[in-house]
Amino acid sequence: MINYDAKQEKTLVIVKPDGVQRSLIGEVIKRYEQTGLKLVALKMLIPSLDLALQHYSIDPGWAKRLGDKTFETMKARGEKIPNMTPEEYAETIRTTLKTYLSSGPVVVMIWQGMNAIGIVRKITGATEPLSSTPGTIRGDYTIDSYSAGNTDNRAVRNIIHSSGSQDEAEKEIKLWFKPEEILNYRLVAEAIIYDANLDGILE
Ligand code: IDP
Ligand code: MG
Repeated sequence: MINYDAKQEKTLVIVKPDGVQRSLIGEVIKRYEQTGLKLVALKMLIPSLDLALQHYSIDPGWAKRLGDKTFETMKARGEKIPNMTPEEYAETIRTTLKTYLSSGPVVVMIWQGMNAIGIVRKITGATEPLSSTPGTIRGDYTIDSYSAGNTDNRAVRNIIHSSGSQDEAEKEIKLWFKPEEILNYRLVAEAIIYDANLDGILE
């Protein structure tokens, strides 16, 4: 492929504590791996409350988007919308999120490849498991909903975090990994995935 390096993106994925407890680490890795994306960093840790809070404070527009998204879903279902702004709502969720993310071991990874951010989001599925489509990780392995989470004053359990944009990906990768933990290498399969023609196949 022309400009192979320019077309590469990196994205951060976290198997959240519920994903680890549900024994889904292998399944999650398999799904991203079989797309042709390349795993370039991987580690397991128990995030501190502070790290979890930093993770959900990276993007200034995040709170408004989260509030808007949840309110829209609630409105479409005829559910009662909380009497607060989207930002205030997101602030209450942020508190539950840091507890969720730091409640046990997580697996953090970086996936690299063409359109890596969008491809990973597609396979991960929509934020709320009740709405995420079958075939996605969240659609296949989780049953949670905003209303169930809010009833128990907890974050929605949806197994995975994945970066939502290039800007988010860059900041999140810096937060979770040192530069030397990110590997630079080629996979032999990339010749088939990215080459302009397949003239290397036949003898
Ligand atoms: P994303 O993980 O699909 O990018 P975000 O909007 O960034 O979704 O929200 C971050 C996380 O916060 C979600 O994965 C989910 O665990 C949790 N969450 C989002 N909205 C709500 C909500 O309305 N109630 C409870 N938890 C929520
Ligand atoms: Mg997000």
